Amino acid sequence: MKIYLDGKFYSREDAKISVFDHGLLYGDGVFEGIRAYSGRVYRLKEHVDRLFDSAKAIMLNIPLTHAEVEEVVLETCRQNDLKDAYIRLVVTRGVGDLGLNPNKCPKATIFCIATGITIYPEEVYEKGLKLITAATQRIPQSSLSSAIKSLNYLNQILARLEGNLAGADELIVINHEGYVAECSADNIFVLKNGKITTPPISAGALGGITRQSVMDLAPEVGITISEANLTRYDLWVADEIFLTGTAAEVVPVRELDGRVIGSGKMGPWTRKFIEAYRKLTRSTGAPIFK
Ligand code: PXG
Repeated sequence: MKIYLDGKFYSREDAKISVFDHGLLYGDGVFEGIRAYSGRVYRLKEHVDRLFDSAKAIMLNIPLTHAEVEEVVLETCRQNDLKDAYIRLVVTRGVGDLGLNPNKCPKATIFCIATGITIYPEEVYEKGLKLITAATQRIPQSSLSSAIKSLNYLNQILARLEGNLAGADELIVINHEGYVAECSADNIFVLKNGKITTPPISAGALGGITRQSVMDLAPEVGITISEANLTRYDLWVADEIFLTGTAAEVVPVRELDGRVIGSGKMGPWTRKFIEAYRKLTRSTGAPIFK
């Protein structure tokens, strides 16, 4: 395995970060989880744009252009001869002293890992996921914008720990007003009476690339998707619920808080979005090999 780190490629053993890196000391940094399908990196530009927006929000200077970061991702896939990959692109504040002041970190650390993909078993897509609502609420937008894909994932990890204890596959995370934000690492879509709704980013969701893909696909699938605040009740009585994320793609939900969702089987609209998203990811994207 070849890992990109600050302009060079290293073996897995030699790709090392300083214990003084503020990405480690304070979770001070941003990242992207990206996928490549059949020799093409899916929505690479959108991922790199989101990375730069996350970095701008935390006043982190990425010492490369958008085009150069895109090339880092493509070259990392090439170096590892990967056509299908899960890619982790990370930018940290870099090395500083033990104080948290970012001004003491002269240069960002950038690394990129590309690995083979572990696909979820097909039965997950047929059966659907079991969810519970997490007691851990989303951090208010006034404290930390959910649009920033930062290295601070403890809010999501605290939720995921609850899921592990309860034997749930994913968690509904609500905001401090009681509205649904998203899941621990996926966005959520809810179908009721022939219409699909998803929480707005302002409710505490990440602006997911898969979320946007599904919204882009809606006209072709033949249904309208709108953003609105949702309560747990709206979810309990939904006809269908599906989650979206780079790793999960589009995946159905069969149960939430002990309530069976819809028929308890994958609904027809969820199936349409799974198929449309699979087609899109396998036929578009930035070519790895020219
Ligand atoms: N919400 C959160 C909080 C996320 O972290 C998504 C939604 C979905 O966004 P995309 O852009 O992927 O459609 C994410 C991203 C993993 C893993 O390995 C997944 C994410 C983050 C970190 C790790 O499963 N999900």
